[in-house]
Amino acid sequence: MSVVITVAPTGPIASKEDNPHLPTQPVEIADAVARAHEAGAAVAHIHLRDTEHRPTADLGIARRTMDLIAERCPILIQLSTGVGLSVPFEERAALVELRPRMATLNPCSMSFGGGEFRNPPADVRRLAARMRELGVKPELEIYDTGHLDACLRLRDEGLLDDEPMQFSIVLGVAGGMAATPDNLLTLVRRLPAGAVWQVIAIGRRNLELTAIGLALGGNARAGLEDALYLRKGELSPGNLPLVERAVALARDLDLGIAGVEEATSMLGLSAVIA
Ligand code: KMH
Ligand code: ZN
Repeated sequence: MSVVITVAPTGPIASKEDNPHLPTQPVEIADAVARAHEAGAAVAHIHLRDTEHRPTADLGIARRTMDLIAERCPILIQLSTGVGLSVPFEERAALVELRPRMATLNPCSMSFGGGEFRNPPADVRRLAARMRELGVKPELEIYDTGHLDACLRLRDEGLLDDEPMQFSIVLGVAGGMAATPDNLLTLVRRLPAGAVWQVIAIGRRNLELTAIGLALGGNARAGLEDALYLRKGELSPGNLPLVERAVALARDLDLGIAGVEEATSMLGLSAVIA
């Protein structure tokens, strides 16, 4: 059995002050992604920053970053439509017009740390419909049990395809589920049959919950978006050690590491997007 490893190199929150190895500029992101791909990542979850390192949905920056990544390696690009808490929903949603292979779909509004993550129901429905039209596969980020129900409602309304649905169970965001094995199990038990899923474990319990997710049959995500430290007091010197650690965890569990072609089929992506 194989697992898909996703690298999440940047995220919306951390800064270079938090970890000087955080890639924020297109070339830095593309280089980090290419190294992660060499280490086994088949998917890259991409957030963009402007020249001041602030989260942005600028389409030019997004296009350039996607092109630089594609020049370096064939990794499957998953654009974040979460982008950053301060960016308006319409700008975030416009990113799917670039037709990445996948993009995040965050189904509900919520408190997010000290801020607010705005995903109003009507906007989410419009974005889901547009992604479906464009053939951009949603990566459904669920931060709480009700978010799963919201996704299932979208499916029942015909706005999401279920072959297969792709979930990320996000644990450890203040405002969402706490990072506990119990919360993870509760969600895994409730996923629809055939769903593919991964754990996104934010912060201190990243390693442990990533390992539990792999042992339970999930895929894995690794990178500085989710964990700035390798262990207490030890900043990760880049994304690569985190990706290598997830790959090693999977191999120790006798799991294969899916290449791009295998990941394309496991995630139910269309073979080519025109
Ligand atoms: N860092 C994630 C927990 C998205 O990419 O669409 C939140 C996020 C959402 O960044
Ligand atoms: Zn993200």
